[in-house]
Amino acid sequence: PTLPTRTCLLIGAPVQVGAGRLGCDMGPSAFRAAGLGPALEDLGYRVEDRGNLTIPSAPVLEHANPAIRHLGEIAAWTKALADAAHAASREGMPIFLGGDHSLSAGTMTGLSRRATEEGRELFVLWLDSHPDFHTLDSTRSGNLHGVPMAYAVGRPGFEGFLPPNPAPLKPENVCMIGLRSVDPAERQALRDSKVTVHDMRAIDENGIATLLADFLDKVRAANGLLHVSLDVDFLDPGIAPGVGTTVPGGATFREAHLVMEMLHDTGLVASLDLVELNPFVDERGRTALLLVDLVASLMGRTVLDRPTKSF
Ligand code: 6HN
Ligand code: MN
Ligand code: MN
Ligand code: MN
Repeated sequence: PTLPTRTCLLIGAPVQVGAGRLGCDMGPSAFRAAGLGPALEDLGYRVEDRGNLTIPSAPVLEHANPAIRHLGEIAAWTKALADAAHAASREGMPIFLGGDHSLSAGTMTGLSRRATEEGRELFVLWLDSHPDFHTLDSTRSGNLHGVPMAYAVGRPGFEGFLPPNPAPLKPENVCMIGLRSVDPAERQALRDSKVTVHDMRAIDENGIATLLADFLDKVRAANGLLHVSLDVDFLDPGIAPGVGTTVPGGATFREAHLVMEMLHDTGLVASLDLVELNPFVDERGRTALLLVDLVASLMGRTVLDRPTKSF
């Protein structure tokens, strides 16, 4: 199978106020400096760099939870990203260059709108050490990169943020892999939801390929549109130090590449978020360079020729 499109659209989303520390706004530049565009061209894709999205100056939004930070700005980013994702998904494969993970509230909203229009369902592979499943009421840090999945699946508690997504992502279409930092409120909410969750222990015990293959079978059977949301902290901080929220015990170099290689084989990936890269805390660009190599694996780079896999 080949990917649905040979055109990659690079869309920068320099949002940083959803994270607890500054610096993610430099992410889009770092991906470009690390050679993301040329790496995709080498694989035979047409690459259109659409530059960076911007938001109009945002109104201050108050919330009953006093911890919440930058609600108005994140609402504006969410709206801008939803519109951009919805439009771009018709033209090629959008690759969103973050930016902190709050941006996924927007991308998933726009993509589920697209999927619904096409009579298909959106599926999301969430690669992260965190589930980002807080509501505006449950977040303790108030950092809005901790809430995008809860918003996307339509959990209550986002009143006054944005209108609820008319075509929310189905929780049963979400698979999270790599979890190792889950807050108590998130743990309870995940238990009560139909989201598929695999923590690091599940990876150790079963192998990441088995877990992923089960999910990909579901996506294929449903002819779903697959979105991949890759948080840098999915990776072990030893190989990917350029992130504000390092959590020990993450995915290895080979586990991460294997995920990407298997995703390529399915030909189902329609869009990608690259989030939480913080070039300010990176070491000589190594995390950005690793991410570029992972994207190359996702888009078809292999070491040797491989027999065509048919499903
Ligand atoms: N991320 N659960 C923590 C919080 O502050 O709510 C961490 C969130 C991390 C966000 O992974 O993008
Ligand atoms: Mn995240
Ligand atoms: Mn994370
Ligand atoms: Mn928290």
